Amino acid sequence: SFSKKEYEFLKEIGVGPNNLGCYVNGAWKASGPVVTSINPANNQVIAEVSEASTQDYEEAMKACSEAANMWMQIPAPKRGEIVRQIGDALRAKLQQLGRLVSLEMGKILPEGIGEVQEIIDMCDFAVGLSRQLNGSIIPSERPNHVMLEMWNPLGIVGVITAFNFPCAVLGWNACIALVCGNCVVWKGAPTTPLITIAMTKIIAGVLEKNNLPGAIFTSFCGGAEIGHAIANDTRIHLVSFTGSSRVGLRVQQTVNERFGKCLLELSGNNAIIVMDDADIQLAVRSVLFAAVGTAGQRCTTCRRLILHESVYQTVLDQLLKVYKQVKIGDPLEKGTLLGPLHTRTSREKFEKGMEIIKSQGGKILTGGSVIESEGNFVHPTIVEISPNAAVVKEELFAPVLYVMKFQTLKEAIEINNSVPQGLSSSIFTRKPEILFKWIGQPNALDLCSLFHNCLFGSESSQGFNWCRPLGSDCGIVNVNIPTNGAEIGGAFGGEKATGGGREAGSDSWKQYMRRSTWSGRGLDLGGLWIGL
Ligand code: UN1
Repeated sequence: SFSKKEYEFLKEIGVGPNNLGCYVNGAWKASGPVVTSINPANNQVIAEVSEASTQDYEEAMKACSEAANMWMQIPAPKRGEIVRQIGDALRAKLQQLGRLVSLEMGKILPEGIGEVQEIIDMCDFAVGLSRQLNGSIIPSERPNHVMLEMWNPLGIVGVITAFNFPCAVLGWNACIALVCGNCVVWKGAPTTPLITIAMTKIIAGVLEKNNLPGAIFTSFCGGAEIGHAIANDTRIHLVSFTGSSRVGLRVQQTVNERFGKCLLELSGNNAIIVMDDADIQLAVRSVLFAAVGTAGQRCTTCRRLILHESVYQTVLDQLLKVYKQVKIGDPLEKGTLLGPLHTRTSREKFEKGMEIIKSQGGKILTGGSVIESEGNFVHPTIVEISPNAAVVKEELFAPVLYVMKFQTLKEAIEINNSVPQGLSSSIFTRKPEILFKWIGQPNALDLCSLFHNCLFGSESSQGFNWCRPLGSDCGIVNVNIPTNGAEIGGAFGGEKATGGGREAGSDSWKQYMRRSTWSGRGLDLGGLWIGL
């Protein structure tokens, strides 16, 4: 049994002091190295986990390939019914799973529960989608011909997730991949193995209850070796990877090498712009949540605050005041706003980051140091720095906010777009004309005169270019809300070094399928042949 009483609830979600970390062909096993799961709040061991070996991997993939043949033949709405049951099973354990996310990842409890809710919502979304994987009929240019487009499953989808969203990101991918007719092979982060096990047990329970092969959902606790195996495996048609741009690029190269498909959700370096007409209170609240929430370990965390010179000091003063009130502590304790960083290494990276920031002319306005304790706690930090400093172009995965000044909107947008990453962005303003420039469309209020000028010619129309995004170059372009907290209904992802992938809602499902275009003609008048 667990030596610590506070870990006892884990039994209710199938986690023990020693765990086998692979779900292979419907059975739990693991012959790889034994690792420990560590509580980031005190660096004590929660439990032990045996990871996957390459033999475990091979055995699992053989079974998964067989399961793929049968799963893709089950009608999509019936696959949706399985995902519906998974959603219900998760609902029944929402509190315990949320607590585990908070315990093992280190995010505060409401965020832990919120994250499990997100995968439940993804299940609901996917159930509806399972009846809407519609193809289309395209008008043929030839008489008596028909052209159809149909969506088919890929086969097997590999999902490699990161420590910061160990549940939700699995949900974005797996719920959709499953209803689209694919088997899923999941590798969770090496430092969140208990979440990988607990989630898999719930999904496995549903498959078992429905007499379906467990290999439909295959999962591994493991590190780079298993990640590598997934990237190299020709049996895996799509690899969805969440992590750093550096590793993501390597995954993409490996997968491309074998003509596989890749879906990348990589580093962000997200900015909030505050205009001179902004609702300052709203902006300050949003920046606090975006920069300090999840201890700055979301890919959508606000890392750069771009302030109009006329509101610079006001925003900064208010922000410094609220930063001082942030309650730091045990993420499971009520009222805590800032939990620990996920690992000791993240804390070291934070310390190293502070040195680099100072050496590049950054002025630390608050924070800037670690908190001496058993856990990985650091002070939330605000740094005044030039947008051109090299360190500003990188993603330091910690609650560190860079502030900088601008005079014109054009300048602010240029700063927003001046980093290699392109995930999320937000502007605070009350003016519709600014909003439309920000989202990359010409000023909506000028549309009439623009059309007039385009039709009848004018000097001023030359400034507009309809093809190039004129505003934020990110995948997520927000107005008067934080950079983080994206809803599942939209397509989630970013451009440039963020990788270009789109997950969760909208038409992201198309990436988990492939299409065939059918063309044919009627042989006799009246008889229609459609390429069967
Ligand atoms: C991530 O950090 O990998 O927008 C994703 C948000 C979340 C997703 C973050 N829904 O904050």
